[in-house]
Amino acid sequence: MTESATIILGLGATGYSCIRHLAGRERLLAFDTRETPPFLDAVRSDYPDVDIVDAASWPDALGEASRVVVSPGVAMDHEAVVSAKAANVPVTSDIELFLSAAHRPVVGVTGTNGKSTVATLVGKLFAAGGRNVGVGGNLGTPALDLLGEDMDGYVLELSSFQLERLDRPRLAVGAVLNVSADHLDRYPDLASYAKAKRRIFRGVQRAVYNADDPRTRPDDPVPAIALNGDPGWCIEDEELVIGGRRVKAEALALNGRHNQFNALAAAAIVHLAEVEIDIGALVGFRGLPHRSYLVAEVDGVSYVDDSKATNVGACLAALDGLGTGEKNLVLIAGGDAKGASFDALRDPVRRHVSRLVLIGRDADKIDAALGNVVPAVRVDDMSEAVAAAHDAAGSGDTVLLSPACASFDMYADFSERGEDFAAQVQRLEHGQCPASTEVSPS
Ligand code: UMA
Ligand code: ADP
Repeated sequence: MTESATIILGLGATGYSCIRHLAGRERLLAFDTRETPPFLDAVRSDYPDVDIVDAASWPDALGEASRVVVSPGVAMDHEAVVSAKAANVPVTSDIELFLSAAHRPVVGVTGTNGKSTVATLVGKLFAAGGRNVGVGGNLGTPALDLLGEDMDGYVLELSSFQLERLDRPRLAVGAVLNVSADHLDRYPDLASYAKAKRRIFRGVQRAVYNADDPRTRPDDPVPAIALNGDPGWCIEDEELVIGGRRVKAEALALNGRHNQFNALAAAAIVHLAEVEIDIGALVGFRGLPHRSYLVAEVDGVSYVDDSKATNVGACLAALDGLGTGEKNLVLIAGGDAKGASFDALRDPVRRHVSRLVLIGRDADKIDAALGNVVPAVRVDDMSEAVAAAHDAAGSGDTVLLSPACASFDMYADFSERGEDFAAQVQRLEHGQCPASTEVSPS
């Protein structure tokens, strides 16, 4: 009789990390619906014992499977997952595997926006407090790749896709930063998406949530810090109140008001994990590339790369975080809208933006929502976008790339989009005019 097998569903970064973790311990099968999944060749060469299954042999594979480990990119209503459940094959995930193997405290951070910034800063604060922690998850390094003998703990950025398939994660500290419309191509409505996020609190020891955003509040009673609700943990009079201690917001190296909240959240998480907060490390953190990151100043104009703003909520935070209320921003936006509505941007755009430069597949959709609020131009690529923004901006202004959309219609990912923006700005810096300044008004 054949030994029963674990099926790894998805051959991306997650699937590969699962194979690395389980190889040699049990029989493995792997399946991906893509024609050339990113890690197919690596699995074939590094793990020749793993059987790659195709769609036709999926039913047979299920017949010999003891469980299926589903990657976050595969929706739970995908026919492969549905058929596994129908065949009574247990469905699990890389984060479940990680949590059962990590014998150290795990801190989890979720939210629609700010997760990566907060998770990274939490990691830095733990390190400054002398703790050896692994930082990863949705952030980039798959959770299973963080496991190590000498670790004191782990910080995971967790997406709704990762959380929706966890039953009871029992984290040491769990945080939900905010919830706004995103991934509505994967969830029926905002409430279901928010519910998936709040799974982070199931069995948690201590929680951090955002008092200004009721969707982040734990469903069950748990010891918690309510950011901007608890008088010891809030932003008040341009100061961060960190467990009662006051730190001037302007001292932060991070850019924008939304990042002041992120700094406060990171401090609260570290406090609940019983590690002393190193204020020097907190104020010295410059943030991550592509998140409201100052790329250059050219002719008195600041060029800020916020390419990671892949949804409306993130763009809103960047506008409110960097806008002065005096139309100091030229906004480059557009891409793949993922089914979102742009109406929420109307007021902040009216207040802070002098001109819109629109790129990508859903430029028309943004134009329809915002084009009558401020003048807008449509362009074909980033080179034209930077040229148009350069023409529109005056000294003291900020050109902000904060697309409010995913990048996949034009780029491999948001980093590539941000790097293209930075490259075009660099050309300006060196006195080279970007490819074309010929733009037609919409
Ligand atoms: N896919 C298929 N068929 C398959 C498997 C995947 O079409 O059989 C597609 C998915 O629909 C998706 C893409 O392939 O579009 C990648 O999916 P995946 O599950 O293989 O992804 P990984 O490469 O394992 O990367 C995942 C996270 N990606 C997603 O959740 C889509 C990465 O987050 C994460 O860094 C990585 O695991 C390690 O933990 C990226 C992301 O975009 C940054 N996350 C979303 C976000 O932040 O908004 C949730
Ligand atoms: P995530 O990992 O959740 O995508 P990041 O830290 O990478 O979050 O930031 C992504 C984008 O979200 C940033 O570019 C910025 O526009 C926006 N953002 C960052 N922090 C916040 C916040 N606290 N609230 C709302 N938007 C934010």
